[in-house]
Amino acid sequence: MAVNPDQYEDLSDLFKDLIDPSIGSKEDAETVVEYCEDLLIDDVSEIILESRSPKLYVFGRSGAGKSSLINALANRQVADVGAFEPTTVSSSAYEIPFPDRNATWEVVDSRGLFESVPADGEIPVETVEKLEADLVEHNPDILLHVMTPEQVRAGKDDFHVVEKLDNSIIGGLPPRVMCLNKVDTFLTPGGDWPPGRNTTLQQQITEMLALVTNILSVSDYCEYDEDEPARGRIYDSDEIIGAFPTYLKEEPYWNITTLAEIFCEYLPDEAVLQFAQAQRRERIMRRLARKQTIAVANAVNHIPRKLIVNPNVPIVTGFESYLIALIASFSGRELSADAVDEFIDTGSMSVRNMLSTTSRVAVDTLTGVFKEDVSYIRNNMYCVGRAAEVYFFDDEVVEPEEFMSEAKAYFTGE
Ligand SMILES: Nc1nc2c(ncn2[C@@H]2O[C@H](COP(=O)(O)OP(=O)(O)O)[C@@H](O)[C@H]2O)c(=O)[nH]1
Ligand SMILES: [Mg+2]
Repeated sequence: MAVNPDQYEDLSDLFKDLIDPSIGSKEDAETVVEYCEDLLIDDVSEIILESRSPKLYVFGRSGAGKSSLINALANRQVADVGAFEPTTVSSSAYEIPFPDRNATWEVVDSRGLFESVPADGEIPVETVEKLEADLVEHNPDILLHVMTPEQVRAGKDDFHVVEKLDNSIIGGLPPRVMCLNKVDTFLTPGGDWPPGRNTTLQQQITEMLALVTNILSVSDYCEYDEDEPARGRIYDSDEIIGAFPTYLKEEPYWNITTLAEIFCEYLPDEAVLQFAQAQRRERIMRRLARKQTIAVANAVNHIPRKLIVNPNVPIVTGFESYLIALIASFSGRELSADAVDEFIDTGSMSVRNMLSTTSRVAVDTLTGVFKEDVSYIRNNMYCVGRAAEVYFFDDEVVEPEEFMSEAKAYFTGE
């Protein structure tokens, strides 16, 4: 099970279920739910309720590996590899469904784009028009320019074509990623593979990256992985996100995960979820979980005092339940109060203690025991969120207190 946006359609209903049904008055309950909505639901809705398909646009010379790239990213045969490509631009659009993951991708393969440009010639008007129409129709989030090392070395022609296109297209091209495919062509017969086991090969890939960076006149960049500079470079540029070498002929591919991570990082919030879910990328879902923990922890700092002080309104517990339920759902569970009960039941006594302590301290805070120190509630909430994250993602029971120093470090830099 992956996150299903329909489930989140009425988050306020979830609140009503999660917040103790024996809540004092109907009015108090409404205030609490309203308050939670204002603070938190907007944040979730951008990622989940407004979730839409990621839109990728792939271009590059015939044979560079565009179809292979689409297949490798989607992890299935979607595009025909080695297929004849036209010499006029005639893009093909793929809608790639991942029904069991509640996700769909839109991928457009420009085909023929470079072939339509005569050597040393101007870009035909039809090419610009076709590309422009494609960009308007599909409105891609990211462009992927696929090149082989040979094409990189062959000169600057292809880079010029893209630059010219960028100038000819109204509004310019969307941000693009350079995919430098077929790095295995550097390999000498009998040489070690993958590049991580072959320093000569790594060096050749790094040199190619340096060449590309130089041709693109990018002065500021950082390595994607400091320990392995051959994995690619992230550019400090609005137009070009970075350059990443790949091997995509057959499984096991090389470095496709890096590309996928880059997309998760650079896609707009609304498009990240469906990209990540289809990739089964747990790291992304975990990052969402962590974001929620921090949002809820910050939110409890701002709970109106008149609500906390009333012990009939278990608002803090409501927030905790909400957070636990969301984290459970990000990990692939149904979004329901059951996961909350399970977490509390399976958890150690300290999980229960932590929950009740948070509520008690919230009340104490306002009756003078902890004075103004609401940071205690916030840190506790963070601990509960982290313990839930570890429970649902790693199947491990960890005392919430274990995360206290992390909480302090996060919020106050202590
Ligand atoms: N050696 C090698 N061949 C590759 C690689 N990626 C794709 N190919 C092969 O290159 C050929 C063209 O690939 P394809 O994806 O159809 O390119 P497209 O024309 O840009 O769509 C096919 O025979 C692929 O198997 C790679 O990383 N290394
Ligand atoms: Mg193709």
